[in-house]
Amino acid sequence: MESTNKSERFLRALQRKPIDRTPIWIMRQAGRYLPEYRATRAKAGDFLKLCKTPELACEVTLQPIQRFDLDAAILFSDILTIPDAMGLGLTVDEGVGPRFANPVRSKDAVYRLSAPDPEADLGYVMETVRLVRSELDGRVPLIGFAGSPWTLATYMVEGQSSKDFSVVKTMMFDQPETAHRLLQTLAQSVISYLTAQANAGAQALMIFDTWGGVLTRRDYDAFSLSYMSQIIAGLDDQLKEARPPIILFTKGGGQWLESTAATGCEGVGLDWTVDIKQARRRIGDRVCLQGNMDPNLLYAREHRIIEEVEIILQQYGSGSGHVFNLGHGIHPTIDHARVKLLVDVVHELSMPYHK
Ligand code: 1CP
Repeated sequence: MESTNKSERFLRALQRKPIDRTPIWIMRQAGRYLPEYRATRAKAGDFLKLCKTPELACEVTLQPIQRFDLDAAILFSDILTIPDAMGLGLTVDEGVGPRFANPVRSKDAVYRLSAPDPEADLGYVMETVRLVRSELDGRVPLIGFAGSPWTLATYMVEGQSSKDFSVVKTMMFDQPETAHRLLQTLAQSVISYLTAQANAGAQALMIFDTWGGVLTRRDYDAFSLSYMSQIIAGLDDQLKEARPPIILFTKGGGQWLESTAATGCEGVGLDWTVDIKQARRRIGDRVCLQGNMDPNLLYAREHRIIEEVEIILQQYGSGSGHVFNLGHGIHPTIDHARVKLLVDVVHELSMPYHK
């Protein structure tokens, strides 16, 4: 295959069109493992100020692109901007993680919520998207993103990260109508938020369903997947021909890939527990696959990382339709030299698969 313009590799892979090498980007590629990120965050004061200051959020979005040969940038922000704009009182402290001062636990609290106006209430995100697009100047495409309604609801109801999800699941089991009302408000919020990101210049959209995999098959369909399908239909409706490709990632969703692929998305994210060869057999004729190296492999020795890249590329096999990534976000204590190795090795070793 003749060399593909680097700016096109990622978007062409999502469309399963021929490319010259397998594109790669990394979940949480702008983050604490980069010294320049830590410096900018210190300058901002804290994580939320960093998200809410477009110049600084733009700066950290670009940092990994400047350091590594990545094929896509992802907007620097967080999935919790929506509940923050709803007035839940978000703080994100070092070592503690995200917390809400006003979690949403009663029927009344759920019915009081309304979908934020993206330009009025989340204008800083759209401003960052516009700035990043202008700074990138076409070098690589920009990915916008949002959390899935279910994943957002876990934080809003629990009030923080959770291990067992008992509070939000109790709402789901005992007050299904209240839970559905919350998810419905969130689905509407995500539709207008992602529409605004696309209009501001995001060239692909990713929905992070980080906690979909903690549900039963039936509850996944009813409380997570159906709302993600609704979001995709809503984006089709709002953006028509201009709708960017959508990647849907349910962590722990490897058993349900056919259902995830049937939502109308262009790409499905895989965590590391999935056999990518089997995943391609199951859904690879319909969608692009994104993933799926175990993030902990970046702690291993260099030869082991190279070996793992070769195995994943070989298991996916020849042809387009694969975007290399980790199976979840990169850990904050990874050595960035390992990231450089990973990115370069994916490009080098993938060439024979695109002849
Ligand atoms: O100290 C810090 O700098 C804060 C750590 C941090 C960072 C770097 C948080 C708080 N968010 C982010 C950035 C972020 N979050 C991005 C940036 C873009 C990128 O480079 O990829 C993205 C896409 C997210 C999305 C996000 N936030 C998700 C979904 C993706 C995933 O990793 O599963 C989730 C679940 C969150 C919630 C959240 N925000 C922050 C943390 C530490 C968490 C996770 C808490 C938990 O594990 O429950």
